[in-house]
Formats: sequence, C-alpha cells, structure tokens
Amino acid sequence: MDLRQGIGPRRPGKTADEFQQDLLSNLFYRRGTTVESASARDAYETLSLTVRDRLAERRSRTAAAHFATNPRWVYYLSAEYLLGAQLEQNLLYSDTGDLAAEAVKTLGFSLEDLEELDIEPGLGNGGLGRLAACLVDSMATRDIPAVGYGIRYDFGIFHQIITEEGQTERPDDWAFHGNPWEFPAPDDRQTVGFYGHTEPIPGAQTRKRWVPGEIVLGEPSHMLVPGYGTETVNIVRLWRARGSEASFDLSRFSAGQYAEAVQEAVRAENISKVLYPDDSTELGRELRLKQQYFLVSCSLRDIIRRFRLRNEGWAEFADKTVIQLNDTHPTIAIAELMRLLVDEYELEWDEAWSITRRTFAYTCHTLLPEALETWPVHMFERLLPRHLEIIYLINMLFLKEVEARFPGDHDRVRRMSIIGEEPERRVRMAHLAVVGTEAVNGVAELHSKLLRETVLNDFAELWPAKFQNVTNGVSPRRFVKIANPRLSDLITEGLGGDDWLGDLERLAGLEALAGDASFLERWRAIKRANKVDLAAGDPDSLTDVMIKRFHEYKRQQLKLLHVIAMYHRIRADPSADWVPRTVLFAGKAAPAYHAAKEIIRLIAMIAARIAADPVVSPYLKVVFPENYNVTLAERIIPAADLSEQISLAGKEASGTGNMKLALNGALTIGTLDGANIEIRARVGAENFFLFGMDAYQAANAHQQGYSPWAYYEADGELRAALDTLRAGTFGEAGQRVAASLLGRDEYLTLADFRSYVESQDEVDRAWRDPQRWARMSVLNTAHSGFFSSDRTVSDYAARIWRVAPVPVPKEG
Ligand code: 8GP
Repeated sequence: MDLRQGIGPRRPGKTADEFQQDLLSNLFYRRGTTVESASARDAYETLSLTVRDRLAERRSRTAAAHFATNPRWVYYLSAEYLLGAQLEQNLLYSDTGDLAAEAVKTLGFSLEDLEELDIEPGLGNGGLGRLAACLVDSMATRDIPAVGYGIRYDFGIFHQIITEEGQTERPDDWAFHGNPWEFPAPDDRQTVGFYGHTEPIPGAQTRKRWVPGEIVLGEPSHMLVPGYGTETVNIVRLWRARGSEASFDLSRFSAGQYAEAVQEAVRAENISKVLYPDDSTELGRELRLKQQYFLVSCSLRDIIRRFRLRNEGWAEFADKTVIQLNDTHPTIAIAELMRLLVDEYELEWDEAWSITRRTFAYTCHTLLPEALETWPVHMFERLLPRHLEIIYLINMLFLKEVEARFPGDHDRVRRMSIIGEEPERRVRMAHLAVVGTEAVNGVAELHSKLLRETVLNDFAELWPAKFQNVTNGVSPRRFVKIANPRLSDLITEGLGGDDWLGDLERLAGLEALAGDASFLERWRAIKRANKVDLAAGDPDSLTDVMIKRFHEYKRQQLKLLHVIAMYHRIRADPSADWVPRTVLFAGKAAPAYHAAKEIIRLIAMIAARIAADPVVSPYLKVVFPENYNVTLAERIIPAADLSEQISLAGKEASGTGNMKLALNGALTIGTLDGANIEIRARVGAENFFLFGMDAYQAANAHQQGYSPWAYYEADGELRAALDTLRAGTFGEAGQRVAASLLGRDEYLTLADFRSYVESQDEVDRAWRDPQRWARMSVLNTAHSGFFSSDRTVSDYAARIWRVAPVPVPKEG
C-alpha cells in the first residue's frame, strides 16, 4: 500500500474570507512583506500567486486523471507562443475575479491597478505564435491531455517605438520583475549536444555513436494553461539554456580573466536569449538552427520520460503520443526521434521509422516560398553531424519509393528530394516535415488547397490522403469576453446566458435580434463607448483598422494609396459631405526588413501631414499606436468598425485578426484570401466588402506581362496618389515606396487599387445608414461562431490526432 495515497496539501478555499486569508498568507510568507508596506508590485505578485494556487490544485487533479487514463497525449511543439497578459485570463478561468477585486482592496489597490503590472510574455512574432496560444487554451477547454513545448526566451519580440523617423526597436525584458505564473522544474533538466563527430559501432548497421563537441543544459519551467468551464489545467513547458558546470572556467577566473572564464556559459545561454523577430520569412542563421534543435532535443527527451513513466517498451509509443509540429521550426524532431530510437534505444531502423511517422503531424502556415526553411548542408553537418546522416538515409529510402511509383521521372525525384542541390546544397525542412509525418495540414480552405496544388503538389500526388485542412480559430474568451466586456454582456443578455463562451456557434442566436431597433441601438452605443476608451480619434468617425505585421504581401501600401486618394478628394472639395474616418495602423516590421520599415515611416509622415492640415483633418485622421502586441490588440479590436484584410489573394495563409475583428462586429473589407473566404461565406456576401482579383488571377499576372505603369496611366486618381509620393511630398520614404510600386509591384497593389477604392466607396455608403451598418455588424458576430479555436482543436482531435477528451473529476 502506498502510504502517500490521499495525502495532500490544504485545498485553497472557495469563499471570500478564505481567498482573503490566502492572499494575506502569500503576502507574508511568500512575498515576505506586510499589508502596511506592500507596494503595488507586492500586491500584484501576491494576487497572482493566490490565483495560481487555485489553478495548481486543479492541475494536480488533472495530472492524476491523465495518469490514471494513460491516454494518447498531444504534444504541441512550437518555437513561438504569444500568450498575452495572464492575470485577467486566469481570474476568469478560475472564476475568482470578484473575490480578487474585493480582496486586493484591503491591500489598498484596485484590480485595474494590478492588471497594469501584469506581464505579457511576447514569445512570438505574430499569427503563428498567437495561434499556438489559442490552441493550448482550447485544448485545455476541450479536456485534451496536452503539453505545449517552447523556448523561454529572455527577450521576447522587441518593443517598438514609433517616431516621425519610423520604427526603432528596444529589447523586451519581459520577465525583468519576475514571472509569478511560472513554476521552475530544475529536476527535469535535459542535456543537449551540438557539433562533434560520429563514430561507427562495431557490428551495428545503422546505429552510430555521436560524440558532441558542446554540451548545453536545458532547464524547464512551466506555466499553467487552464481550460474554460472545465476542470482541466494543462501546461506550457518552456526551456531555457544554461551552461553546464564545466562551462565556468574557475582557473581563468582566478587568474583575473573574468570574461574568458564565462565565455562558454554565455555562448550556451545565448541559445535562449532572444526570439528571432522575423515573420513569414526564413532567416538562415546558425543560432536559429541551434534554438530549434535545443527545443526539440529537450522536448523529445521529456516526452519519452513521460511515456516511460506509464508504459514499457516501444510498441505503444505512437498510440500514446502525437507530436504536432507548428510549422517547420521544430521539424528536426523527426531526425532526433530517429536518432534516439536507433542509436540510444537500439531499435531497428524500420521499426523506428514506422513509430516516427505515426507520431508526428505537421502544420504549414505559409505559401511564400521564401518562408520555407532550408539550411545549408555544410552548416547542418557541422552543428548536427549525426542528424544529417539520418536525414540522408531517410531521403535515400524515400526517393526509392518515389522512383518506384514514378519510374524514370528524374525531375520529380530531384524536386522532391529533402536535399536541394541548387544553387547550393540545402536541407529542405518542409520536405522532411512531409516525409516524416502522418498528416499535413494548411490553416484555411484556400491555403490547404493551394498547398496541394502548388508548393507541395508532388507530395500531394504521392500521398493524397495525408493532406488535410484545419481552419484556424481564436479564443472567444480572450478576444471577446476579456477584450470586450460590454459586448459580451449584451450578447449574454441577448442569448439568455453565457454558454456561447464555450460553444461559440450559439452566437447564431443573435440573428433574431438583428432586426430589433433597440438592440441595434445598444450595439452601436457599445462600439462607441469602446472607441471612447481607445481614444484614438473621434468616436463618431468610422474607425478603419489595419493591425498585423508589416509585410509587402499584406499590402499596407494599398491602404496608404487609399488614404492619399481620400486626402486629395477632400482637398479638392472641402465642403462636401465626407464620411469622417480614423485610419488606425498598428504592427511591427522585422528590424532587417527595410521595405516594410519604409512603409511605417511613410505612415508616420502622412499622419503628421494630415494632422497639420486644417482642411483635411476634420474628416481624416491617421494614427499609429506603437508596440502592437496582444494587450494592445485587445483594446483596438472592440473599437473597430472596419477590418482591413487586403493581402494579395493567395498569399495570406489564413489570418486570425480577421476572425477576431469579425467576432467583435467589425465589417471586413477584404480579398478572396485565406480565411476571408470562409468568413464571407458565413457572414454573407452582403455583409462583407469584397474587392480584388482571386488567387488564380494573381498567380498568373506577372507571367502574363503585368505592368504597373498601365494602371498608372489608366487611372487618374491612382496616378495623382503616386505622383504625390514621387514628388517627395512625403519624403524619401514616399519616393521609395512609389518606386517599388512602379517598378515590379510584386504584390499587384496597383492592379487592385480601383476595385479597392470602389469597395471603400461602398463602405461609406453603408456607413451613412447607421441602422444598416449596425445590422451588418450584428450579423458578422452572429455568424462567426465557426472561428472559435475550440472548433479548430476539435477538428485536430478528430481528424489528425485521433484523441478523445479526458474529463477531470471535480474536487471532493
Ligand atoms: C502565419 C500566416 O501568415 C497567417 O496567415 C496565419 O493566420 C498564421 O500563420 C497562423 O496560422 N504564418 C506565419 O506567421 C509564418 O509563416 N511564420 C513563419 C514560418 C515563417
């Protein structure tokens, strides 16, 4: 009999008194201070610990239930997580908001004061990282046993400063004051090797010994991920690199060589020092490949450790484990699992390969060829010599299969190889990801279709059943309930309950209210109040938002051409009845992406020019709140009237901002790209402002001799806008943007301009009828329930992971 059974700590209480008591205990015993001397930060930390305790109790029950069930576990491997602020979400998910608001008053603070101090771990760049955060939220909400693995970067996505000069970057030391939400787990530390050489093992065929030249420690900590409306609490486990004991050179230190004494440790710790701040492009740097292998190596050993706690042998590994690769960043996991199984656990190659393929699944998040990761073979060979050997063998066996299926088709073999030969030999990670997994998915219908038809066409022909679509989704808790409390209350009232937060398709019930004048009136009043809170411009103007990373394919420059056209129209006829607009841009550009930074600089110039123009400024205002992050998104989205989703068709894999905005009642002006298509199909074409060419037209345009000049010549308004830029009215930034548009115009901005402006005119007409606009807005919310990440997770669970929920029993 296990004497420890049934023994556990005192459970955190449920009453206001107990919460209060726990808060005070934490203040005294864990923070080490008193009520009289507690600072705001003391209060914040203490409150966070008190809330965390409640989640920790649920976590212990979750772990027990999972362990007892021994289910198939989902392991989500992602180099990025944009988790957003933690306090409000954890209050909501532990249902302690009211208790907390009362209790912190005794410390002399309001909940709002303390929320100001909350951390936002910016451990991601954009859509891909935020999607990871929404998915782990929804996995817990849907009671799926899961762990999210990632890297605990010391510095997250840079802090952006906007001046008239454009964007500058500052480091983001997000945990400078500590992170009360994090549990260190030093006992689960892992050892990771790099460099070195391989040695044959006498008598062994495929087994080899890898002797690494550098050893780094991976130290994990985790944050709790509670489900909404359920007992489950999963975790995100983040790895931080540390030098081993041997990396500190005591003799050099004693000799006064302080920098040299720690240089090896510093080199090790640099691995998790900073998030690479690029988005949708590949960045070939050895440190980045090191980060990827570091994440993968630590996580796989942890996954295997967890498996072996509950199971013997390997026969069941793939039945108990599914590892989802969030884009190609963690794809080296395929070679690493092979290495562990073959070299360390001494399985036969074929058995190891069968396990590996059944364990992994891969999500692709892009269509841009430049975003598909490849690594120079020579770099790979130096850093991960054994993995390269394994990849060569995987590739050889794979290409044999291709040859057998398509005899004599040498070109196909060359195209499909995991090793690209031109212009230099490189490892193609996306190919490895397709070859080594059981399922491959895109993130919206169109994206998945284009993956099959273009980038991964050869693979889709070989293995059609492997390819699937799982349309992205977003957390309705964070992006409606927390971000937009006013609207949430009205929805709850309108639907007669808040079940919609866990079952978002229930929003469809709002359709019945879309004809109710008093409901529409309240709906509009809420939007206005949210605009007042945002304080970005006149709350009665049309708030037109474009919030996303800066990238030429997303076409912020198209929006700017429209702004300039409006500027000209107003100046030409100042007394006409213009619809006042506040155009809000927010987003970051990769620090090395000069063209994108140029566009930010141009926005800053245009904003200043318009603000200083007494004729135009009553009708048009351009604002650029700096440092777009999850917290800022939560303020802007509820205040938006119009959502700009204007990427060139065929370039945006899905988009998730489009979903967040539609859910909050913004109307979309958009192209037939990514998930826009699915949004339009659901909310209705009459409630969506469509423009531009489709993906097939766009794909052919350059081949068919596309000439930006032809559009310039043919369209007077476009010509005037471009001429203003060319003349230097908006500085060199404007001239350079115009030169790029009239040069190649890679993303066909000029071709879509006229159709865009016409659609914007239609927006103005709709806006002039407030009843009509409000009705369209309600219908957007009502029909966006599909875009919950809970539905996304259920799709993955049913079609890709083949896992079932494991409910966690309630306390007692
Ligand atoms: C983004 C896509 O651009 C966006 O459309 C989608 O909504 C989001 O992923 C979530 O699926 N993709 C990336 O951020 C991306 O591809 N990043 C790295 C691979 C370079």
